[in-house]
Amino acid sequence: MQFYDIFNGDADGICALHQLRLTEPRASVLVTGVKRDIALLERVDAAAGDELTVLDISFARNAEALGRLLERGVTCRYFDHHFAGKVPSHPALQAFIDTSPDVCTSLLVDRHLEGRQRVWAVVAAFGDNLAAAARAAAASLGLSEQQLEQLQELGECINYNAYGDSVDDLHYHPADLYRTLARYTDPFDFIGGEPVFDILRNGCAEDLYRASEITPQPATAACALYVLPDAAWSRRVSGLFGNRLAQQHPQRAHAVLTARPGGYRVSVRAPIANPRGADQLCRAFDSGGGRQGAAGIDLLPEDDFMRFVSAFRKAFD
Ligand SMILES: [Mn+2]
Repeated sequence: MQFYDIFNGDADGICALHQLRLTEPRASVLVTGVKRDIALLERVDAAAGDELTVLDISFARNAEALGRLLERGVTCRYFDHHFAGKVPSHPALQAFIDTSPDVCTSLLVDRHLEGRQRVWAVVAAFGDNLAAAARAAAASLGLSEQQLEQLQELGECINYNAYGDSVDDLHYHPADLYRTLARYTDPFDFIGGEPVFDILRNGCAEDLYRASEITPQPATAACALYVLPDAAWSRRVSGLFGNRLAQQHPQRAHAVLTARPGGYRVSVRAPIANPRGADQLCRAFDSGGGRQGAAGIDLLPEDDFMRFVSAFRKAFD
C-alpha cells in the first residue's frame, strides 16, 4: 500500500500539503510540477488499496484519470478551488471543493484541520493573491503587521518559484522546495534562517525589475495588457507581476502575455474590486481555463492575438 501526494507546485499546493503532513506525517510519493502543470493524475500509476491526496489542481482536468484510478480500487481525498465541472459521488472519493473567489485550497485544508496549521494557510492565501482572505484567516493568530508582511513575501516567493514552462525555468523543483519547507513548522524560522528563501527573494526582485520596464498596450483606467518576451525570467515572473499589478490597481483588470513559439501564454486577473469574468474570457479560447478572479490560456496562437485583445477589452473596459 502506497501513499501519493499530488499537488500544484505553487504556494497554495505546497502549503496545503505542508499543513496536512504536519498534522498527519507519512512517507509518500510526491507528484507535482510547474504551476500550469495540472493534469497530474494521469502520471499516477497507483494500485488497489493505495491512497491519493490531491491538492489544488482542477478536478475537471483530472476527472478522467481519477475515474480510472477509482475503478482500480484506489481511494482519494481531493481538495481544490478551481473550476471543477461535475464531481461524481463515489464511496472511495472524498471531495472538498469550493470555487468561491475568496478561498484557496490551503484555506479549505485549514477548514478541514480546524485551524491547526493556520499560519501556513495564511502564507498560501497571500501566495494566491488573496490578501484580504489571508488577513482574515490570520486574525486569530495575533501576528504583528510586520509579521503579516513577512508571510506575504514568503507566500509570493514560493508562488514565484512555480512559474515556468518546465521545471528547468524554475530556481527549485517544487518537490524539492516542499521537502525543504517540510523541515520547518514555523514559517518565521524558514524566513529567518533558510538560504533557499534568500535565493528566491533575490531572484524574484531581479525578475520583477525587468518586467517593470515594459509599457502596457492597451492601458486604460479599467484594463491593461502587457507583453513579456520569450525568456526564462518572463516565464518565472509573469504570475507575480500580474498579482502586483492587481494589488497596485484594484479597480483594473490585467492581462500578462508571455511570448512563446507560436503565440503567447496568457494570464488574466479580473479587478480585485470585482473578481469575476476571468475564467469566462479565457475559456472562450482553446486551452483556456481557471477561476473567476484569475485565469489563463496555455497557448494563444499568434493569429488570435487581436481577437483576445478585443475580448479582453469587451470583458473589462
Ligand atoms: Mn490555489
